[in-house]
Amino acid sequence: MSKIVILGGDGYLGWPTAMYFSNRGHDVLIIDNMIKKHWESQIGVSPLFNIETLQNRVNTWKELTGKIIKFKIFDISNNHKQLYAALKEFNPDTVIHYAEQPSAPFSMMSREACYETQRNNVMGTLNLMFAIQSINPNIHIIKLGTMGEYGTPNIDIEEGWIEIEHNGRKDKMLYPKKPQSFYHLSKVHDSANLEFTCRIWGQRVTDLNQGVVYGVKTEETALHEKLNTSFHYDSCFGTVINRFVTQVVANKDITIYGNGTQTRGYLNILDTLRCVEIALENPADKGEFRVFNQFTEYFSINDIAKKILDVAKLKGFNPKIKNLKNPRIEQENHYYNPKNSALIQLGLKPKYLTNKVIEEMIDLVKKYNNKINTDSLMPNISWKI
Ligand code: USQ
Repeated sequence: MSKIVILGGDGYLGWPTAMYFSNRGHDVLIIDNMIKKHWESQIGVSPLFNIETLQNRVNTWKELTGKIIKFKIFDISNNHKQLYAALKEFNPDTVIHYAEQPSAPFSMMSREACYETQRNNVMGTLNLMFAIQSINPNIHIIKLGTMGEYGTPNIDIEEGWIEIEHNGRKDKMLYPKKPQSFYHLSKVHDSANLEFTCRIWGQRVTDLNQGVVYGVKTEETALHEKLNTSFHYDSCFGTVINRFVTQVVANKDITIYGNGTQTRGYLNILDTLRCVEIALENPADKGEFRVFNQFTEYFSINDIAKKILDVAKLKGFNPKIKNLKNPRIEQENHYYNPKNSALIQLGLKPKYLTNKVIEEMIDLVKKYNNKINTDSLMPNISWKI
């Protein structure tokens, strides 16, 4: 049994992760500042279905399983003393760090939103690095990074590191980064800071460069509606597969940005949980900054739209595709060949985006059809200010 702190444990991935590890006998402490709800209300969006307060969810979890998930509410980005104290008291083996502003469009909205994204994300990670150095440098940090740190370079994407030969000499360097938003940049800054603490202080870090996640159902959320995690479909916090499924159910156009040839790595929320578990069971060595590319397959936006459209038609919907002028500045026609063998070598058995998975997502969203706020479906944040 491990002792695990989950920073951002109230969130879309944090809450299912907390239950996943609690269910498997680990001792879990959530730390969260509840800021996501504030960001949601700033832009007037909310998840598709009601999410119970963390207190209620933890109580329901205890009633159903007899297991206890502890939690503390404070902001790690501006309250380092509380973070030091919490880590000292709980004495974890692993800290899983999800406590970041996760939306690229949010970060591109304004100077204030960019500042808030980078302040929250970069300062939170800095406080964590210093807290761990002060309390116990042996604690393994599992940090949620993103595939978007790499962007879409015209060469193969390696897992975090690359051997470079230049003017006859060779070195192993952090893979060069070409991110496409201030949010993705915040994760690049985190990665650089964490690689530094591994190299200089001997910390142990696994950076999970995760692709776009879809789905909400896990073994644990399925136990009771009161254990649901949040499902965003709006144009700011909703990720593309969740959005397209919602658009189909709401009988609205599937919004492909630009020509739809832009390609990204994707994974099911169930694989996120398993990948984090693999990282936890196989910790990075002392002084090692280890990077896993955490996605199971890659698709163009056109591929995704077609897959969802085909399943939706079989289910009696009449979906239509609309190519919108791309509100983002991103490459649409590009080379994409990212590696993802490390997690598979350690035992990940991917769950792919099958018709059955899409069908289950459509069925779930259908239950909440009358709650979809169709005003929030169209993109309203531009990369140009
Ligand atoms: N897209 C559309 N239509 C839409 C929404 C998105 O064509 O209605 C396109 C975007 O132009 C983009 C792609 O879909 O090319 C992915 O967009 P997204 O909003 O699903 O994902 P992204 O902004 O990249 O960010 C999400 C999460 C972020 C995570 C990242 C992983 O919000 O937290 O880090 O996925 S990755 O994309 O691999 O960097």
